[in-house]
Amino acid sequence: KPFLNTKNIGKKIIHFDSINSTNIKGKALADNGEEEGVVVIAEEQTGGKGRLGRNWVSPKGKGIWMSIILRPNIDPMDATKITQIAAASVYTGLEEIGIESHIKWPNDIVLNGKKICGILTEMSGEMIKINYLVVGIGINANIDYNDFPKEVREKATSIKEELGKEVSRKQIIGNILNNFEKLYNEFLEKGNIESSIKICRDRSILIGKKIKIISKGKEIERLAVDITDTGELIVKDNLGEITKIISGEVSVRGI
Ligand code: BT5
Repeated sequence: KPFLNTKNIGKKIIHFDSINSTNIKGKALADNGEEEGVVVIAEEQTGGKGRLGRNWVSPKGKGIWMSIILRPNIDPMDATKITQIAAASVYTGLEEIGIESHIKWPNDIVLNGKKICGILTEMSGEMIKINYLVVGIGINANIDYNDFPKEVREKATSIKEELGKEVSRKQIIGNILNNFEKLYNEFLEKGNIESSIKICRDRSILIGKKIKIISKGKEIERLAVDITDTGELIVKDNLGEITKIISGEVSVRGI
């Protein structure tokens, strides 16, 4: 753990050679009582998960596939904020090694306009109380173009493909967890995610652009205007009417 200087997040890291999904594993471990801050990392995922039942391509030894177990005492409605915290942590963690990425609300990090990272936050609990959260972060660190299946190739890339050289997965993991702990603690202590949102806003690839919002099979076009302090996307229609979008079940495409 040479790059890690956290108190709690990543204090215990459980490493697997090959598992179906670090999120599934994280949830099973949390069900068995593993504490906040435990991180699950896998060299390969055979059933990596995206949102809404989608797949996450996770070839062996070349990516960062990890999940963090959290047990925050927050309103379940606030769970989506953890995704914004994670996105800001990934951006800053990469920036610290000289990689200037952008954040595509709500859960992607892009490099040169293509996806290098996706985040999947899952919750266990009821309407009033969170039992635990598992935040999954997938980063295409050293993946070769040829390792991506055809349907993913047009929209995905890796840090190695863009930089033309391999990066240290350990350093990136350390940087991300260091930043995550800072931003997460700020959220717990102050009850807001302002620092994370500032990063998501400043590095947003959507703000100022026409976007397509896809929700429950319906598609609408809007202008992305801003991100609120609580993490909603503010959009404007042709008539100038403003609405806020909650990250829940939407996909966003630049057009
Ligand atoms: C996501 O979903 O972007 C969330 C991905 C979370 C992955 C991490 S890895 C560690 C942890 N364990 C898991 O099992 N999951 C988490 P979504 O926004 O639904 O995007 C999924 C879509 O991205 C897919 O339908 C593909 O089109 C595309 N995709 C799949 N694999 C990709 C990859 N490696 N890189 C870029 N895009 C990919």
